[in-house]
Amino acid sequence: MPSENVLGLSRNDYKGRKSTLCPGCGHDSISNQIISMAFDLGLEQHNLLKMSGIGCSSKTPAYFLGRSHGFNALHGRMPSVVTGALMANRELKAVAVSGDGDTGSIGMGQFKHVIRRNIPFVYIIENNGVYGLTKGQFSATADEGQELKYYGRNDLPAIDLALEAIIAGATFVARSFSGDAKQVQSLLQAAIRHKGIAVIDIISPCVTFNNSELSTKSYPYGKENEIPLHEIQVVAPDYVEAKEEITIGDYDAGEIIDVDMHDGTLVRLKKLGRDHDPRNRLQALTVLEEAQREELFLTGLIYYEEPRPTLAEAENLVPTGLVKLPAEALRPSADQLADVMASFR
Ligand SMILES: Cc1ncc(C[n+]2csc(CCOP(=O)(O)OP(=O)(O)O)c2C)c(N)n1
Ligand code: SF4
Repeated sequence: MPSENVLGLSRNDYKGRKSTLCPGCGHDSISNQIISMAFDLGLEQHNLLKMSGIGCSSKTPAYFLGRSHGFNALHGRMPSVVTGALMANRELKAVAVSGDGDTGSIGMGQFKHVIRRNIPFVYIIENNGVYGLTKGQFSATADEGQELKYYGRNDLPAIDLALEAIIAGATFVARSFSGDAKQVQSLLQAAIRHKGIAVIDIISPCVTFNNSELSTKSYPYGKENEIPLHEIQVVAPDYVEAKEEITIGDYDAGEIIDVDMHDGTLVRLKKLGRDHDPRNRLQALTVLEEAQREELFLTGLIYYEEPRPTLAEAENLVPTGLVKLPAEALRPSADQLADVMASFR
């Protein structure tokens, strides 16, 4: 691995403060992959936002990208704050971290609407099936029937956040496991280049409150049961003109195909036993439904399509970020306001 990237920076330059999470927490592995992704791609930290809500997972932005801008929003409210920040300055790239409690419980409404609005950022859910920070209560993604020593039995059905993301209109939806560093890295590299919202649900075991092998969010379960839908590998880091349409022919199990992303990135897919085409929405919903029923743990790029217009594009905003517009361009003059008022009379 080269010790310096294209900006002449070392991997250490992309680190943050020392983690205060429990040793072995899956969230720390994900932070390491975010650091590697930013280092490998030579991302400029002054153009990066790291955002989060509240929770152990949401504490992690303190531990990576120490030279970028960061903000811990209220519990479950990170999507609104990212929306505001990226509408104000459209030149920024944002990586946001949330927990399954932060997203799937208190923040579910915000999750659905930020996807529907297509705010272009990487939305990482560090999913451990419990509220880690507040000592292990069941979250909305906890398995039905799961028993925990202090909280008893969970009798409610689990919410699948990848399924919810596709239904809400996300154009990049992936699932991974924090212990699978290579796959997390590939998905992050593809996601940061996506021109719409990219949702990555990463099973990230809470080793303190939810690491029984009976939980589908534990290390033992993840290691034993991970079934990659395909291999995803980003192989073209430099910018190439976007392609208008993605078309590929049929391909066999075991064969590798390259899928051009909107910005020239190439995603390399290898079909395994399961014939999964991530550009087929119905198939993506079906494999997730089946997986939920059979307690299968599918990982990889589950759904991908050409990004639809972002909120700023849909609203026909000027390309200049609001932050760079002078006050007179942002506010109507007294005369203009008087005309508008007169038009309502
Ligand atoms: C409005 C509000 N309600 C409740 C809390 C208490 N609280 C803090 S973190 C948290 C859950 C965190 O769980 P999750 O998002 O799954 O993250 P983890 O700690 O497991 O990484 C809760 C309920 C809060 N901070 N604010
Ligand atoms: S309580 Fe769980 S989620 Fe929080 S730091 Fe410890 S292992 Fe990680």
